[in-house]
Amino acid sequence: MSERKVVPTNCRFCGYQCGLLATVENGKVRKVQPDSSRYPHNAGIMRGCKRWPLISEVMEHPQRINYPLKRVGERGSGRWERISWEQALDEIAAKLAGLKEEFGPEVLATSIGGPHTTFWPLHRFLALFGSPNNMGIGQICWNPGIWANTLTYGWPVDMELDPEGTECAILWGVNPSQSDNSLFWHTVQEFKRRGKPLIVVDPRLTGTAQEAQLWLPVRPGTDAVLALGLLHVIVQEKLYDEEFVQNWCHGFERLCDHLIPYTPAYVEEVTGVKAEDVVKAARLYGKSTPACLYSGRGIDQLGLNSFPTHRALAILRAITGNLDVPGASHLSEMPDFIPELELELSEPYAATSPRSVSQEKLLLQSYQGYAKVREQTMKHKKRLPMRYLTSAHPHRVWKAMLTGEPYPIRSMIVMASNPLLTQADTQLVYRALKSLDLLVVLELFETPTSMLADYVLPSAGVLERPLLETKAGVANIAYGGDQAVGPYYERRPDYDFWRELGLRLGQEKAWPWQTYREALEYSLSPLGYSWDDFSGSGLYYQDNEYLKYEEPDEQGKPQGFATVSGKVEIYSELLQEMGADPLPSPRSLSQGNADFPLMLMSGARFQPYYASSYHQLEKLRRMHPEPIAEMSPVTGEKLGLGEGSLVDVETERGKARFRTRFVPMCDHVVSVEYGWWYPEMKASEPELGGIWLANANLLTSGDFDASDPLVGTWTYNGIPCRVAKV
Ligand SMILES: Nc1nc2c(c(=O)[nH]1)N[C@H]1C(S)=C(S)[C@@H](COP(=O)(O)OP(=O)(O)OC[C@H]3O[C@@H](n4cnc5c(=O)[nH]c(N)nc54)[C@H](O)[C@@H]3O)O[C@H]1N2
Ligand SMILES: Nc1nc2c(c(=O)[nH]1)N[C@H]1C(S)=C(S)[C@@H](COP(=O)(O)OP(=O)(O)OC[C@H]3O[C@@H](n4cnc5c(=O)[nH]c(N)nc54)[C@H](O)[C@@H]3O)O[C@H]1N2
Ligand code: SF4
Ligand SMILES: [Mo]
Repeated sequence: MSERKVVPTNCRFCGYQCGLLATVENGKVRKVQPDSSRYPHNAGIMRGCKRWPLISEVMEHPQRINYPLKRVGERGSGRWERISWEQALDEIAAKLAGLKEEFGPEVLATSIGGPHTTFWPLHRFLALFGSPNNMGIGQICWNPGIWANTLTYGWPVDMELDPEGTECAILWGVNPSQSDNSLFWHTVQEFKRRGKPLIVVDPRLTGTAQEAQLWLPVRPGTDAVLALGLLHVIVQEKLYDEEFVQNWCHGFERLCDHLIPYTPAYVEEVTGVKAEDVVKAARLYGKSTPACLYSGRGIDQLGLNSFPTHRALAILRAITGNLDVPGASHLSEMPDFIPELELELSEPYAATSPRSVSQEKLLLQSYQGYAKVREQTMKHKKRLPMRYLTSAHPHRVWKAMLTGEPYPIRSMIVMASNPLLTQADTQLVYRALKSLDLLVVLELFETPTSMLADYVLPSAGVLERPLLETKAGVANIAYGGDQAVGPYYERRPDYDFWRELGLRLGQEKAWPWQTYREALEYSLSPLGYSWDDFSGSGLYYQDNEYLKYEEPDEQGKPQGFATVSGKVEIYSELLQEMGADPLPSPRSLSQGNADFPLMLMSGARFQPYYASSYHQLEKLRRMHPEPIAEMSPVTGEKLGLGEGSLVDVETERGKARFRTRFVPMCDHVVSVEYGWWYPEMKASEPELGGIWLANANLLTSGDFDASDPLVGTWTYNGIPCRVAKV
């Protein structure tokens, strides 16, 4: 007899995790529809989203990985043998044990990517194994802002855009019109509908910039100068919050001196933004309270200039009185449930003095940097997520694989990431992966990275595993829900892999939870909920609190900020102590030259894709069939190009091919889409799914020596390039 039921569950095709109802028949999903009763739900988002209607197709897609695979031919030959999970785990464990014995625990590195799955089980395994060499994308995605805001305020800040309460908003280097079809983008549109002033800082006139009252087309990489220019006007015209500055800011006088050179005229010269618009933006933002200032990857990917830009923006937010007030921002609380930090076992591991490949060289993104900052955040009994903020620098990991310096890395486990498409310098990544003794990939789909593996293991994906989103444990919110069905074929939740591998390598005591669901239930246990209680509503949160710096501490004095001075550190005592610049100063940009006269931005995002994901789905490919290079009509004309021309974009590093599109944007700048490959091409060498054709990371370099010495940020935006018609 057939069994049919309707199960509340969540989408996971982006981090938003919309509530869904799945109709399940005999263990297979027959239909999905939006669930308006569960968090998060928004009818407009569901109507606009092109991904969730494809869930059934994704679950049964012919390029999904369904069984454990072991390479039988040469690496990259595309010849595989289906094996059992037991065999795969036994062989991987034996190989890792041998490598550890020979070279020490650092011999294993891991690669993670965007927020697609739960990463703490990986970190937990790695900590127990003894390796500090997890690498990902933190240095160019969120970390520069997390570090800069924590140094300035004692904790990272969450932005609040409230169409009702917020009076002005700046969106800086962020483009939710393509990157975020969720609530944030709808809120931006609603804010605009109400006629409130929106300012967008972006070299391109994006869909987001089209909503703006004022668009500031900044030259890539010059944002720190623009931010200091806004501060200059705000200070000159006394548009700051004098009381807040007086009571709660440290180093304001020094800032005033520091700002003298950043006149609107100078800012125009460097950034290309008209002096009158600099003044206009400063007045709009400075005179409207509360005002929200939100930034994105645009300024996280500027190499040496990301950190000073974030610091300048942190100061801008603070001196205008937009810190920890409704409609502007808030400093969140630690969760009431068990934070990922504890599940990762990072703290006991850090006490063993681990030495990641980039450990000695980075002042903040390292165990010693974390420890320094932790001393401050602990004044408020808070701890940042650790593994994310101590992750190793990818370039040093690839180099260690190839050279054995500072020590050999001979194996890698890749989970939920596709480094051949998403890490800088594809050629280097390719050579490094090819050189390994062991490469394991945990994936949903066959990808170029999995094509090079020794073992590919099938992960359970959307609707096949429970979900819990906890903002990495820096806020008091958890949401998610149950799986709709058991995993199809022999797929397993990623958690199972780490646990099973751990059991084989002497970690039995550390994995008491047999299933992922049990582990999640454990993490929520301080709330007194069972998993079933929780996943019924799918949401736990506490309302935000504001002006917390005024609240009394144990001695009855205002608790202030968790910094050295107890105030907002315009002048950072910690940076000063580390020998770094205590005030934000722009660093020199890599300039164009005779060979490469244009500036490249290598990270444009477009719906309906997500980084290198979903290019297999025919319906989506028809919507966006080709990789795009955008430039202004003036730039196109100068190069003798028409719209829709096929061009080779070239940097010192390599070449990739795109179709031109003309959009209003800074002249002499080219912006290419990233993550592009061709899953319909051959899944073996030399094609590797077409990674050598239109992959933006053929053009980039993650060079450690050119990266920021605090966080390790490399450059994706502002790379000298040239363009030639094919
Ligand atoms: N040039 C350039 N490069 C960039 C950027 C840029 O702007 N420019 N942006 C960077 C940024 S911000 C990011 S976050 C990264 C993104 O980099 P990645 O995270 O490497 O990119 P994705 O394509 O999202 O790759 C995710 C892979 O995870 C798989 N996956 C999804 N869910 C699961 C799961 O639950 N389990 C497992 N095991 N696998 C799963 C997908 O099938 C997919 O192949 O790219 C970075 N790279
Ligand atoms: N469709 C889709 N959605 C995604 C992703 C995806 O790949 N595709 N990726 C996901 C991930 S991993 C992330 S981290 C988020 C990122 O989401 P966002 O932060 O919104 O990232 P982008 O869409 O790349 O927007 C960055 C903007 O910065 C601009 N920019 C480039 N260089 C500069 C500069 O020098 N200065 C300034 N001020 N701006 C600059 C670019 O033109 C671009 O419009 O999106 C997520 N959502
Ligand atoms: S892909 Fe669409 S439906 Fe799925 S979580 Fe994201 S916004 Fe929601
Ligand atoms: Mo990201």
